Amino acid sequence: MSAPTLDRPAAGTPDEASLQERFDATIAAEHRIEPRDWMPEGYRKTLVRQIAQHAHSEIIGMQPEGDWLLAAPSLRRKAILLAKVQDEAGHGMYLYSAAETLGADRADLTDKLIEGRQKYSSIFNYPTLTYADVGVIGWLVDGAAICNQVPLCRSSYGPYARAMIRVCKEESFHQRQGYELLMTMMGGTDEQRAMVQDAVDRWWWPSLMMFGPPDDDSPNSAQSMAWGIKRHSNDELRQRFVDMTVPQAEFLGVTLPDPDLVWDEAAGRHRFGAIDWAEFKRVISGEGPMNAVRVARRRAARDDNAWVTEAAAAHAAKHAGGHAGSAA
Ligand code: FAQ
Repeated sequence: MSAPTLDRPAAGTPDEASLQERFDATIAAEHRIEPRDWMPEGYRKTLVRQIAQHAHSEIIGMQPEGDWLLAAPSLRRKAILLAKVQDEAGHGMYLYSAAETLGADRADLTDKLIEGRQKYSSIFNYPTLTYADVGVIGWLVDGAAICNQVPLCRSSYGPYARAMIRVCKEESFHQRQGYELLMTMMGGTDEQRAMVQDAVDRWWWPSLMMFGPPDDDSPNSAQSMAWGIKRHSNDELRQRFVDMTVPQAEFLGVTLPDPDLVWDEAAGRHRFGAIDWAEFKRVISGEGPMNAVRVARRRAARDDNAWVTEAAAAHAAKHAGGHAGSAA
């Protein structure tokens, strides 16, 4: 008799309809799906897509701030920035590991990123022109990342949700270090205050785009929310971010570059101006100011460091052989 498969289960094993029923019940009960559990192919593919995109964002996201590591204004600022950039590398690693629990291959995901077959966050396609950009990335970009990722700690897929807990703790530190840097600069010279305002002017709108297209133009949201992968819609999280950030901007003493930004007392939230979705589409299709540089660097890192991967694989094979040998 041939081995059972999902398409043709052996007698006594659950058929696909009952596996689907069990999966639906797990989602409805707000329990976690784990790697050993059966899951619909669409659920697995959606997770691989989102987790890979997220992992790529963390790794590509090391570049804009990494550009300032050799030009940090003091040893203290350099140590803080180095720690933050290393944290982002760690986040990428947890996330690639989570994708591997779904059967994805890390090297294959990296190839897809480099070949433009998988995306990474639009935000990392803008240049970091002054040291104030480091502070604004911490404040706004990590702030937006926290808004988006705290609900992902309750995502229905266990390894993703658990990875997000540590990621969010570290992102909170990142956000605070950015705000502290900006507070210091705002207490400095007129030139430093102008640098902060200029950085806020350039990063505000791209930060709002991080949350993804508006809900009525978001093809994945409805199904991802039904599966409990996403917990809130793109627009809900964007609104939460604006409401959280406006008082922080006031305290800092900067102006957000949106003449239509007003508090709506009746609605209990801020109203804000129109986002340039044409710019968003250009950036995610590879036409942003820094896309070519970001991907070229990632490609060079993969190619230049291939010998490390090969050496590590050879060492692991030798080690495994040694164990097998001693067991024999
Ligand atoms: N950039 O149908 P939806 C960080 C794509 S981590 C590029 O709404 P979905 C930490 C989307 O993939 C930042 N592409 O999609 C850090 C889809 O295309 P596809 C990353 C975007 O998945 C800080 C299409 O548009 N965070 O910053 C973007 O339901 C500082 C239609 O969109 C995450 O990845 C975008 N902004 O919702 C690191 C969080 N938005 O794949 C270093 C996890 C949308 O069908 C320094 N991800 N697209 O070809 C998510 O929560 C979701 O994937 C969304 C998008 C909300 C990003």
